[in-house]
Amino acid sequence: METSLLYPVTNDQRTDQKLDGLWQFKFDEMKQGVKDGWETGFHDGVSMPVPASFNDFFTDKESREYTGDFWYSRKFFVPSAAKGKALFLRFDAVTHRATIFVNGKEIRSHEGGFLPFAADISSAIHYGAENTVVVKGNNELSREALPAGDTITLRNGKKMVRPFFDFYNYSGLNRSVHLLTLPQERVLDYTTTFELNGQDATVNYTVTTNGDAPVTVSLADADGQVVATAQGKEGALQVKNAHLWQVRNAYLYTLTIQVGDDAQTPVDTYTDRIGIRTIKISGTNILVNDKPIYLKGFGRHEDSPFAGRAFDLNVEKKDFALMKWIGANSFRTSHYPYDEQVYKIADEEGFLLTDEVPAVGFKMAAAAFLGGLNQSFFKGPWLKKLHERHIDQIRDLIKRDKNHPSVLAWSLFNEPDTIDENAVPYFKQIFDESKDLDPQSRPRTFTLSEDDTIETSKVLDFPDFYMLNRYPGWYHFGGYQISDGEAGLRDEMDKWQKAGVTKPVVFTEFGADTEAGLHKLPSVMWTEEYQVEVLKMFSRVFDDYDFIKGEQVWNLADFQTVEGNMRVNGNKKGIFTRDRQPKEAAFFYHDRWNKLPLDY
Ligand code: GCB
Repeated sequence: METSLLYPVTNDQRTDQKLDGLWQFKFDEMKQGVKDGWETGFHDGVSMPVPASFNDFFTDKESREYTGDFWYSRKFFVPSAAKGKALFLRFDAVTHRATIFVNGKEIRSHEGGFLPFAADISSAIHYGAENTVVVKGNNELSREALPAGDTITLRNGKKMVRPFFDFYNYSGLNRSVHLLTLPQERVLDYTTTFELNGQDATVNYTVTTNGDAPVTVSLADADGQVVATAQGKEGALQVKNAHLWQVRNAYLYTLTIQVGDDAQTPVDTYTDRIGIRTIKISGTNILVNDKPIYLKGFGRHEDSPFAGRAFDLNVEKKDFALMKWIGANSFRTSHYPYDEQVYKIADEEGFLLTDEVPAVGFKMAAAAFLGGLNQSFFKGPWLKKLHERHIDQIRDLIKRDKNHPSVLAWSLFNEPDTIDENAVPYFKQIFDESKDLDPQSRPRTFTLSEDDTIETSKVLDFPDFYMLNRYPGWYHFGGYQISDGEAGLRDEMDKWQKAGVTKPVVFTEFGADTEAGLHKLPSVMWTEEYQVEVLKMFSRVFDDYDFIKGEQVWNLADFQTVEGNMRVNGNKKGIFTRDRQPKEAAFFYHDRWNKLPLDY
């Protein structure tokens, strides 16, 4: 687990300089980098934008599909004024593992391609001079790591990944790199929890620092007026006439933490924007501020042309514009933690998100179109290492995202094989170990694939609400058979109802691949008309069952996948194309979702 995952800020005590831009880049197919001293820096690579996935910049297939070690190198200047400060490089994400060198010295390694880590470089730095940072990355997949897959070697000696999931294995420095100067004694972390008392609210907080200097915490409203202050590393802020953070009607306060005796010259200051709201599950209801809500929205991917899985503020801005236009109020960060800026925008826009760890592909047969394997995933020598990494990433995810008002729930798996008895002890361990990680005790859940039903799944006691991924009308009973698909879905929902379902059910995946611009009357599969028929069919079913508390269609936009005979240059279940233009289905949801009440 990381010591501190606070998002970088700049103020009198802290600076945050992004090292984005062009870096030097090299593949290391023969693993010669260390032998040849690449860790000291190099100039004979190709230039590579950061943040970006390297894959789509290449015009040859071997480079695009490259699997193995790859290296990035660049210089950065550290001013003399930074002397005496703690110096860190913060990597917002490197896919999937990285070792960091500064001026040739190995600083640290990190496993996991979708969460940040910071390298303390204080001991390796030259002040008032240029320094060199080198990243040795690796994008192989294995059963011991998240997301799960295999790495195979072709007969021509080239390695390739064989993911147990469909999204493309975009790799590289996918998110920003920051140079941070921090005070020696500083805030490492903070937490908040909320109690609503009539018009007023209590914000309980804890602050972790690495020293003994006293701590002062204050809260300012959106106009910058301080409304409450408290002393100490633990305390409560009383807020009169609190403005609550509401779904699609957000209100953010600014929390300021000061370390030191003297308020005029603090040792450290950290500020963040928080929202006062509560989240609870009560029977089959999801309650925000004690009021029931119905989720409308999407499963998504961080995916766009050119830079692959890189965080791109422009794409994100557009995605939120589309989600607002269509009447959505929520999404799932399928199938990995997104860039932290996504959560900041969701906080501001009042979106609820289900925050997912990259525990995807925990079912070998699932990726049948990739040549799925008929083996048990939850039985094998890889489980011990996998479990260590899984719980480590859950810890870091919750540590990173716990203060975002937009985070509704934690998704601990996507479509694991839960009909396998061997899954039960693994689930018990993960749910036991993650129980107390979130100070706000938000719901924990995971998605159930079509095989995992109320009759077959062995782990239905664990989640606080159910997330169902279902594809009648597409993977089965497609086309003219869609009426049987609807009948089957209703049969399944009747079974949940008859069993007396006591928790909310949210549909987190359903949809149909659709080639934008393909039309036919009457419809056939892959046409825009057929996608609308499938989505209307699901809507009819959702409208008939009270315990269904949300619909998050798969997917907001078309996205790149591995090659396969079920994918036409990507997954085309987007309601928008990959370049974010609407398919016919977008207008269907615009109409439906803008009319549905919040507590539908
Ligand atoms: C699923 C997966 C998702 C796929 C989707 C599909 O069940 O969770 O990652 O993209 O199906 O379209 O096949």
